Amino acid sequence: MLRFSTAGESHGQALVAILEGIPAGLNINTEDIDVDLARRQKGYGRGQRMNIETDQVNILSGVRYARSLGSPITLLIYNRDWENWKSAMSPTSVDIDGKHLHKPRPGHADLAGLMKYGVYDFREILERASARETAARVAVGSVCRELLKEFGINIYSYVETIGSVSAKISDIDKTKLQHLAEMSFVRCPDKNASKKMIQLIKQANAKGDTLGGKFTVVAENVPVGLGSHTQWDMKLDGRLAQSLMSIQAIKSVEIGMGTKFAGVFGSAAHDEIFYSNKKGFYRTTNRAGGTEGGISNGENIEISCTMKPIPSLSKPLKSVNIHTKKAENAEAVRSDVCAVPAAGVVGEAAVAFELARAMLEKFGGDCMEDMKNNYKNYISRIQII
Ligand code: EPS
Repeated sequence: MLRFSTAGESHGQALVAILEGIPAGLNINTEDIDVDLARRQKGYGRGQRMNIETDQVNILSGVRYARSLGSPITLLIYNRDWENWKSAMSPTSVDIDGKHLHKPRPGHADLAGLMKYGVYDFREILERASARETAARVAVGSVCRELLKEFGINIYSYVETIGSVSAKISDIDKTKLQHLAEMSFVRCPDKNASKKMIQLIKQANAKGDTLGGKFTVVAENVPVGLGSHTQWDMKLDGRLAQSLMSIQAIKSVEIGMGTKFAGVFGSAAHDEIFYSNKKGFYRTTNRAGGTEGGISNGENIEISCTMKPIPSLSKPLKSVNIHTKKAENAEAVRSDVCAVPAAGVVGEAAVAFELARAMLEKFGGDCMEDMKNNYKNYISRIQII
């Protein structure tokens, strides 16, 4: 079974991920992982922290001569900012001036976490709640993406909305979306909307405010048959949603037409089925977003996520000092103004992990060769249906 967990505080020494279940014989290059780590760091609207960090992966286990061994893969990313936090985040000695925080930010894990864990300084909560952790998830996703590439599966994302500005995605040739998104400072394929989004982020920054938005992740070439209708926790759409919803600040996940399904008749909601000798079964629409009954149906997986505006405002909201219980403004801590472009890259990683997991369940194998043979047999069986 494919699984991973991460460890590390935002201003601690490093982030670590352990990924278990990757078969032996997969090519894994640190350079490829670093490309995704760098993509996650970009995007107009990120804070000063991104000028400090240059995320690079160190592979501590599970890979030899750039090939997986089938053993747990440990990925480590140092926090360069640790140099500035050695004392405040020391695992050994107490720092009484240690950047303690007492005025919880509405919308952050600060207050609920502080109450739940019985701490008196919510730095002990935010350090782990921070979206810095997503660097480790992107490294994991990058390895999973390499596995998926072996089967021709390509994953990309684009930003659709930032605040009140929405892109006109339907006007753009689908084959160009990936390239255009990579070219944009906000990872939005619509050039006009990109400009407006940047303006809006500038305005939010000037006002000490923040912005959220919406991004879409697309997975192409996914075979029919990942996930299963037979049990609630095997349904691919549910598993993708869980993986994406767990990304910091994500508040909704929509598959295919998503919430738009509510407003249409059934005749405009589903993807009619056709057959030709050349193509086999095919559809001319993909309203379902690539899953039916919790099973991938061979169409692109298309899944959108809404991210709330970041809760660290430089013009802070009202809060209460946890010691005096007096009304005060929330802590104003360094943060991003908008991280939707980065979240799209994290979304790709979440989808890559979940699809790699489903591929391994279906095609298994201790080594890539076995997995590929299982895949080939399956594809030739369904081609004759
Ligand atoms: C984050 C706050 C900021 C972001 C951070 C997420 O960090 P800092 O408090 O150090 O300025 O930069 O994101 C990252 C460090 C990252 O790598 O994405 C938060 O509170 O979630």
